[in-house]
Amino acid sequence: MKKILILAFAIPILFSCGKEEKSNENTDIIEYNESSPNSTTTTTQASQTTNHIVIKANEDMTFDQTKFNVKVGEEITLLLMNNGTSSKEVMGHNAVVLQQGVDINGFAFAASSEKENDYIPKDKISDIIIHTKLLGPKENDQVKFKLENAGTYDFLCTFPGHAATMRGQITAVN
Ligand SMILES: [Cu+2]
Repeated sequence: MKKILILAFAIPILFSCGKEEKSNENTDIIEYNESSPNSTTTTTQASQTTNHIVIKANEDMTFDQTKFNVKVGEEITLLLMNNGTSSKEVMGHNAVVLQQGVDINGFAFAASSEKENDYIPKDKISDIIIHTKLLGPKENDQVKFKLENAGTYDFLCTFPGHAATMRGQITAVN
């Protein structure tokens, strides 16, 4: 029994050694290595940008992804997918990207009373860079926008009560 256990541990170690030697040959390729969580890979990943943001809104009032990095001035596509099953009236979701410096909690509070506008506050339109439609179950919406200044932009779902858990940040870099 002991021998079998030792073997079982030895095999993955042998494999991972072989893998590391290989990846050293291709220094241009940044590989995500699950076997070394303490490596500096996270730093490298944080600086990677995307121009295609895909967010899934879930039944448990969460976004599946909450951190994105984009390039200043680049056209960004944001696709929101509502993965939930409850009706739009009970559990609608949207994604609203705010201008820098806007108080997200104050904005969410103002939005929560604007049911007739799908929770987009009319007197705070200037605080918004872009927003999706309010989505019912299995609905999607895609919007395009650009961020003109470097820095961090908050996004949230403005359906009443959702902003506490449905919020994230898009960081624009030069
Ligand atoms: Cu929501």
